[in-house]
Amino acid sequence: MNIEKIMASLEAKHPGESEYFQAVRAVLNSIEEVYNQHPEFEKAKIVERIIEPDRIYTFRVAWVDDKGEVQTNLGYRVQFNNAIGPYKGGIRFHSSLNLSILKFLGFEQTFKNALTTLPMGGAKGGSDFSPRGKSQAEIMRFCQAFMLELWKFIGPDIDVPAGDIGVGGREVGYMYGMYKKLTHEVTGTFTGKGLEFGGSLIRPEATGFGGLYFVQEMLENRDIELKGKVVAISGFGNVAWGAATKATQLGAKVVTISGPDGYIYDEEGISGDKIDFMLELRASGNDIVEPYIEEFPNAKFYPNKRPWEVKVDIALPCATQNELNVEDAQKLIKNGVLCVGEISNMGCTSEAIDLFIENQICYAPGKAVNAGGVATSGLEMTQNAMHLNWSAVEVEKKLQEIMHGIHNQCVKYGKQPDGYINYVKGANIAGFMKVAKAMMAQGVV
Ligand code: 2IT
Repeated sequence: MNIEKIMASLEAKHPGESEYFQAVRAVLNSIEEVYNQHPEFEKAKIVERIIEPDRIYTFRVAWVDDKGEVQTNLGYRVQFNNAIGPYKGGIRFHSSLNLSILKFLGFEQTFKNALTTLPMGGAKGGSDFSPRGKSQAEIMRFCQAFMLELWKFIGPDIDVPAGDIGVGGREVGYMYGMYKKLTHEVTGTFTGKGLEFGGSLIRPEATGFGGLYFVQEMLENRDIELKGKVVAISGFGNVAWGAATKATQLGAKVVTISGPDGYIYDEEGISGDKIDFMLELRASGNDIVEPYIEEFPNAKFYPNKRPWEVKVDIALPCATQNELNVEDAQKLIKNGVLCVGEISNMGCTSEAIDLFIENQICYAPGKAVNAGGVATSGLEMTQNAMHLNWSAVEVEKKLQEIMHGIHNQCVKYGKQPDGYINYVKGANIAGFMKVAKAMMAQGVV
């Protein structure tokens, strides 16, 4: 495989799509050696095919805001790869969203979903609509307008969307409501639904919970206990909330959360009421964390800074892509960080990852660490197909088994001769092999 040639051709076809190139290059670097041992992959041009999405839908979303003004947003669905199952992946609403970000997310989702062992292909969608400061009615109207276009392209055995940044249970409810209105079908075509209409217990918690189970496995592998460790978390949304909840349950102390406005440092630990307060912060719709210090005055707020400058044992990016750069990585390493678990998708820049690996830090990428979210979506699809609901205990047990299985796959494919586990390699090779074999078996399509 000639990585430079493949990248040059991709870059020529899709100028400026830097996040997409970053994600593709990382996977190609990891799989190069294994790929070259499989001449049949090269002959079938698996890499050339796997790096391009199957198809992309883009559409205009027009809606009327509370002032009566007409608003125009862009809507997208990137159906990346369905070699192992129906397209599956979240919907993101964020003002900065673009096709490069959605293609990187869809590409990553393809390998992540393969790692879960469940039959799900990869997809991602969303809009540049910003939920910040919008009223409930505006959010509903936008979701309905978005769905008027998207409904044609999705279905329980075609493509099953879910939430992501800016899309939670409320938005999924509005989109699913409009989907049902248009199709006259109750098929559970979304995951992350409300519990009253086919949602799964533990789905809201699953990304954070799964992340902590994975981190626990990484630490155990080095004979280190999670209990008593100090943890920095970024973000304050659904993923950060689930991660803080499980970290606290497992006896660790979470000392930071963050927002676009800066970060909170709470030396006493963010637990109990303080974790619940994250839900209030989010419900306010203002996308800021500063109000935390009004509620809990012993904590400190550091405006326009990231939490990676705090001395911690474990760092868990839970916000967005490239939120931890090489300078942040240097600070964490200098402060003696033991483990970095990416719970956001592509949370670390490639330079930061290289530095972690060079320093033999226990680091694992989003597609392994955060796979518990989509895995539990897969469990929601199973429950919907069976017309049954599992108990919270049952779902969480399955989630834990899936995370254990993903960790094992990373060790299998990522263990280096000196014993260091390169989780980037492990996750990329394991995910790639499954999708590549499925593509080989299904011919050139
Ligand atoms: O990035 C992700 O894996 C998600 N946003 C969850 C996707 C899903 O289909 O549950």
